[in-house]
Amino acid sequence: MAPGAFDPKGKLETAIAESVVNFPRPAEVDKFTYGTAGFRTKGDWLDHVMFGMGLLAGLRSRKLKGQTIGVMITASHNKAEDNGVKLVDPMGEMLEQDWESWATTIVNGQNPEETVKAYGEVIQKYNIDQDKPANVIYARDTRPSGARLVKALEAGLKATNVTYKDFGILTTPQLHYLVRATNTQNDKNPYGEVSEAGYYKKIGAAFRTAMKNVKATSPVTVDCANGVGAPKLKEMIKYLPTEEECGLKINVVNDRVEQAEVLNKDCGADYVKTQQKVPQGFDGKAYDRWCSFDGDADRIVYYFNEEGPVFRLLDGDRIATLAASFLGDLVAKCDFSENLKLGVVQTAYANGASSKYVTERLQLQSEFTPTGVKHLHHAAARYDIGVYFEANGHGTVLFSNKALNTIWSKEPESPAQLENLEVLRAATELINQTVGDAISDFLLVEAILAHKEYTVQEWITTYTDKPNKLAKQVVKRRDEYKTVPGTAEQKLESPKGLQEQIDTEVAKYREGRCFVRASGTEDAVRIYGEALSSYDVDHMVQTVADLINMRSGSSG
Ligand code: 16G
Ligand code: MG
Repeated sequence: MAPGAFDPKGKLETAIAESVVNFPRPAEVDKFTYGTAGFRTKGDWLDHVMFGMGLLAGLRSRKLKGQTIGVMITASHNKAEDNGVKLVDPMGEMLEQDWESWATTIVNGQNPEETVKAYGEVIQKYNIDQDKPANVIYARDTRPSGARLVKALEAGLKATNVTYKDFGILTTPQLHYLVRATNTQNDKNPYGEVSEAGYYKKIGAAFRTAMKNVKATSPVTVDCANGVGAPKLKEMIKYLPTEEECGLKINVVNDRVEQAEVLNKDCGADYVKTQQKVPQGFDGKAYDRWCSFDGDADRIVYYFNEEGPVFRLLDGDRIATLAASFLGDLVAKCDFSENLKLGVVQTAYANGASSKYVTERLQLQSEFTPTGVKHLHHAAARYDIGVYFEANGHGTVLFSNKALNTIWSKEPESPAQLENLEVLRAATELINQTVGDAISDFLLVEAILAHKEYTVQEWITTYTDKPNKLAKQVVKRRDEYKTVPGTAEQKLESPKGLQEQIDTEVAKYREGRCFVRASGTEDAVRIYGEALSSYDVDHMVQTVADLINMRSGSSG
């Protein structure tokens, strides 16, 4: 058929209608919405959504000349019975924003005719030729519902004649890696081998180079949230230099993937960050170095206990500043400072002290975007070297083509410079540039700590966090809370008058900062506050919560 042509009784359309009846819409869900985290809900309710994602992934591939699209089945840090799905674009980045609403449309048909109609709308809108090839790869995390959901996805792919490959159980970032590796296979610089082993080989070799002249302080313990990160990190370790070679001993804990019910339970990066405490199974002594992955291993936070014990968290802000300081130094030592622009991208939830450290101590550019990985990723891509991290531990570093060319073509001017250049080159291979990756970020942090000869205490004293608080306020209608574009969500334009009230309150506190935004994932608004003293922060955030409460109560 011609591009854009669609016949509701055509061959593929008939196959869709016949197949989708096996994956009916669950009565429990009124409407599915593709949000920042893709679709996410109870695993039992997602078969119909998976079928639709099979259709859309195929269409997206056809639209992009047969480039391979990824489908990741995971619900990240959610409980074991939940599941979810996200599409991955050809360079391993998140699905283009325009298509998110099509994802929503294609899974919300009330009957087979509506599903076929939605499919046809995408064909017409994007002028897609159904005879063109389509390629999709997919993987899932360790959740029990994953195996069944894969069948629904495959049915959608089969109905529309898509060529597909199942990569089994992987971390989310591994699937992102594979998508990019697949689509760059024939390029001058392929991203890596198209296999799970290729991922370990690339990162393992880079880590070995990065650690060539340094020794780590051992050990480090990794809480894998009882998720897919556990078996994958254990596999990764086989490709790393041994403890004798590099000084690093890695203990893997919370690795019970066969026990579905313990996934993310009282452990993992999200638990540690939101509860501000050590995970289940923690047995560290004072100052032992620990970190936690989330359930699909795309987030990482570090932490330790001081005597007391007093819990100390090294979150995404700390990793961003550590990486920026290390890469900034290397760039300077290799004489690239004039040529390569390095910047740090954060959200407004980043502690003010970390951003100040970036601009004043490191003398680097700092920038803020709205919450959500895609916003940070896009902003970071505008730098030659763009470091981005959310405070919750999701982040990575992007190197532009110009940066890669500069770094790889440079002739070193001295043995010392060669050494620095080798480490910088290794960093470009060690870092998973497609998306935040707990395994890759973990090894980057370990390499940096070894180079800087930092203990966790030395790392945490690079700057002092401002007292801060993140609170949540349930409201009747969170969609009433809209922020002014371009303010990184720090200023409300509605409800009318609320921002003025907040400003008046915040002005009462020394170095006060406070903002309110609607959560994208929960029926609530979040209130973040910072000030010079923690007493002030508590008071300020509570007063702002009361302001919201008064309005929400009276708005009916
Ligand atoms: C989603 C985002 C995450 C963000 C969080 C904020 C992606 C892949 N995930 O999980 O980056 O931090 O939402 O949640 O973009 P909130 O809107 O409830 O505050
Ligand atoms: Mg995750």
